[in-house]
Parts: sequence; C-alpha cells; structure tokens
Amino acid sequence: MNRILLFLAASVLAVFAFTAGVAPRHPAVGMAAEWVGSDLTGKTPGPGRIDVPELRAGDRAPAALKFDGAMSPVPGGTFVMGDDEGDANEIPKLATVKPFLLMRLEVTNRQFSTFVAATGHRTDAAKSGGGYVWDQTWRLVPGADWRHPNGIASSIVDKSNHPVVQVSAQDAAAFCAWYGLRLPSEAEWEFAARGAERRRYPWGRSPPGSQTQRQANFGTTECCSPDATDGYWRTAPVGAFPLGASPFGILDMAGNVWEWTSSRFPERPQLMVLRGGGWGNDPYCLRTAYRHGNEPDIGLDMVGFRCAADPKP
Ligand SMILES: [Ca+2]
Repeated sequence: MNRILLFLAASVLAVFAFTAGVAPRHPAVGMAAEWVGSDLTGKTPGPGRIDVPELRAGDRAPAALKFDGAMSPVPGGTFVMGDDEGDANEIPKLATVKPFLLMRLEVTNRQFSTFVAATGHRTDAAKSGGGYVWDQTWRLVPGADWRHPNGIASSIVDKSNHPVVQVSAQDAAAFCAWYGLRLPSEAEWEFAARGAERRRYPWGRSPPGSQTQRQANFGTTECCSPDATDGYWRTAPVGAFPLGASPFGILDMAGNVWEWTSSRFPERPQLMVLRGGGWGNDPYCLRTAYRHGNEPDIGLDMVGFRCAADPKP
C-alpha cells in the first residue's frame, strides 16, 4: 500500500516538475503543449529546424538592399539573469554576454515586405495554411499569415510601421540571415533589456503604467486580454513608447509583440524561447526575465522578432 502511495506521490511530483518549468503562472499566450503540434502540421519539429534551411551560404542581400534599421550597440558584460520572484525556470544565475548589436526596434511589416519581395520567402504560416490568433485563447485561423494577421479578412494596410507578426522562428532566422544578422540568444536579449542593474522591466522596477507613464503596449492588468488604455488594442507602431527604453536605448523590449530568440527552452528543446510579452499580456509577462516557449515553425499574431549582430572586428 505504501509503495503504491509513494509511486502516486512520485508521479504527481514528476508531472508537477515537468509542467512547472514551462507553464506560465498566467496562461498568457497559452502553453505550447496545450495547443501546438499535430493540430497544425501533424509533426513535431526536431532540433535543428531553426537552421534556416531555405537559405544557402552566399544567399545574402545585395549591398543595395542593406538592412535599413538602426542597430544599437550593447557593450556586453556579466549580469544576473532571472528573477527570484518569477517562475520556477527563472532562478537567478550569473550570465556573461560578449559585445553585440541589437535592432533598436522590432522588425516592421515594411521591412519584412522588402525581404519577401527580394527573396520570395514563403512563411511557415503561409505554407501551412494558417496561423494562431489570440482571442482569450489561441485559435488556429485558416488564411492568417503576415499579410493577414488575424485571418483572411484582415490586412496590414496602414500598419507598415507596426511589427510584423505571424512569422515563425524559422522565418525570423531567415530574415536575419539574409541581412547578415542573426537572432539574439535569450541571454543577449535579457541583458539588452535590463543591463547589469537587474531591472525587472526595461525602464526600472515598477510595472508599466497605461495612461500616464506610457512605457509599453500591453494588455489588461489581469490576465489576458488586449487593452487600449495605452493607446493600442493590438500592435502599436514600433518605437511608440520611448519612456520604455532599456538601459541601452532599445525600445519595445516589454510589450507590443513577443520576440523570438535563438535559444531553446530549458528542458523542452523542441521549443524556442520568446521574450518580452505582447499586446495581450499582463505586466507579469512583460518582465525582463520572463520566458515563454513555442515550436519554431508556427506563426502567431502576438509574436514578432528583432535581429542581432556581432560587432565588426
Ligand atoms: Ca495595449
């Protein structure tokens, strides 16, 4: 009898340990395991699929099409990564990053459009026939892609300066590679967001304010609906919240859209880490240490990216 109880207790603990590492305390963008995978593609992406399979060595933008966005220098350094008041996977640890560059703003629809026009790149959402749309839960919507973020009837007209969404980690990596750039690692991303000062949010310790402080485009204070009291229901133009700048002057590191990184989720290597929170999240998910994970070949209407680069020698 005792053995059975012990086994049951161990099983419960094992299940808890497995989920505690990945399940957000707030089901803000949902948990990948609950809604991705077979319902979209019928397959589970394996490690290595982030390696930009569609671009070959030498496939690079010609000089005339050099990336036109601003890159902010980040000096590198050693910092405390994590948050002892956050999720179980945020246990603080020392991390060191080398000097690098990071886009000051998220990649926009206009910039992604230039890339698609030059390369003919087809996004994963376009190839699979749909993308995920946040509506209190994630729904797979046929026809949703980067030109139609919320479905076939939606468009990006008048949103050329908004962050591109419905791009997968693979699409993001392909964009960066075309310009000789790369996705940031999550350690680089977190350092660029908070510096060595252990800021809980890019601007400091306090959660974002909506109407007066205007530090970020986010959702309702209680999980998990879009909210327009900061001026925007869903995406906002990039750089619309200068009061939310990180120590290195980088904008929208909290809110607007989640951003893909090149790092795999701890203990769930089939998922890529996203950072920063989005327009439908509460302040908890906008913290600089918060991580979320998704499979690398799906698009979502609250997820975009920005690129990093190594400094020229
Ligand atoms: Ca908002």
